[in-house]
Amino acid sequence: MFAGTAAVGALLAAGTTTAHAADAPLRDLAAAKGKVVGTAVSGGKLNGTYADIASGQFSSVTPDNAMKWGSVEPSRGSYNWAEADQIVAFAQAHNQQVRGHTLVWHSQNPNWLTNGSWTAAQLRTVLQDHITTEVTRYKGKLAAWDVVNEAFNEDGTYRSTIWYDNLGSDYIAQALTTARAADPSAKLYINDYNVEGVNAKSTALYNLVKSLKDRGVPIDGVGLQAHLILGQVPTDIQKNIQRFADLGVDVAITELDIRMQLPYTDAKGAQQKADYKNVASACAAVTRCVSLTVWGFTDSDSWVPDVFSGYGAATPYNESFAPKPAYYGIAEAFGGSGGTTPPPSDGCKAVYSVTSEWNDGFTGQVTINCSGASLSSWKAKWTFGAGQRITQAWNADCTQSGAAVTCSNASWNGTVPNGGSVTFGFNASWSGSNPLPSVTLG
Ligand code: 9MR
Repeated sequence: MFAGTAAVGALLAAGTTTAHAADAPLRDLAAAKGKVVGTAVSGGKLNGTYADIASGQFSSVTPDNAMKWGSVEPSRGSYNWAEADQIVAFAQAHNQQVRGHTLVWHSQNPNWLTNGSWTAAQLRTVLQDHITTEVTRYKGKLAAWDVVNEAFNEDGTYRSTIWYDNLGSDYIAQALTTARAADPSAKLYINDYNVEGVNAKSTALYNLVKSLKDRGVPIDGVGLQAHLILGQVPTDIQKNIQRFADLGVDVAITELDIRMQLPYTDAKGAQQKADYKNVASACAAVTRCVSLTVWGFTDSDSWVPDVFSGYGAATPYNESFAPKPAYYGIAEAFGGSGGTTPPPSDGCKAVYSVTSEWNDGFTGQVTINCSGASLSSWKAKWTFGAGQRITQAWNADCTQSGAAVTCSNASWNGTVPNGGSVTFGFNASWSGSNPLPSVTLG
């Protein structure tokens, strides 16, 4: 069953009453396989539909940016924990794990650190202080830390960073040892990308982990980020996971997304489902693969379009919070029974979501998608279930009578072509609860 009524409302509104409603949420499917399924989250978005899905479907969260050095210590000795604390509190309220990300990296560091001139001894102290302060703050509350992030080049040599250049490769052992001392219960990971298959980079990581274990340095796991490209899941991913497991460490898929060249099509969606299923199945098949985290669960919250021009649609939910075939790929890998691809979306459907919510008000949006059909005008209708009242609307003319809302197209957006979509938004008041209604098109 879904944890929140709001999530059910979203599904009904999305028109995917069969597959999604029939399956347990991902977090329950994964738990039945002994796995944790997570998502990266942004603290500022943790309300409305985003929060409902993040908590209802996932048993772990990773702050996407909030625990990075530049976020927590923008000026030396002055800490800002607000967003990281918020995410930890959210996770605790929803019985979720937190994966800390990340303590030692070459990117998203504060200027005072990157622009400072340091002796090796000073830099070692700065690094130890940072790790001790941050890990101690969340002591006992985090399941795992990505202690060191992205230490290698593609050819398996060490990446030139402020850490490697000044401290040599031993900064990795020092960071792990410092983190262990600050929180003995958190699992300590080294995390990297392009290490999902067997290749020069993953072999360098393998050799590092082996030598750390041989030396008695605390290392509990390896994070495979898995920022992948459609149709290019390494065929030896399971073999690679297994070889790390055989070293005596856990493996986590930490940042899974699978990008495609836009626009999204049903064919690409089907390939993406197969790709997601491949990755999740590889994890499901190896006992020591303990978790699978997606790097944002919705296409509206993905780093991909900003960085890879022309690419996107990389996550399991679309921008309107409707589950894509990729969602069912994960569900099936974790034994989801009704996890069939939702029927091809023949016709036009309206998806309602809450994009932000505050004390007594919220912003909602409705997206009308057409596939195999088109519209030349539209009316979206729903009934509010808890006394919500629209105060303002844009890109539609909305009227409300009692609980019944009717929104008609504006003069400029009545046409929804086959394969196209139109979105309108509104502000409304609420109190007590804010359940999501189902929208019908008329
Ligand atoms: O999701 C993060 C995005 O919001 C930031 O702009 C970006 C900056 O590099 O970092 C993203 O997360 C990265 C993660 O911390 C490490 N692996 C790669 C991820 C995508 O860039």
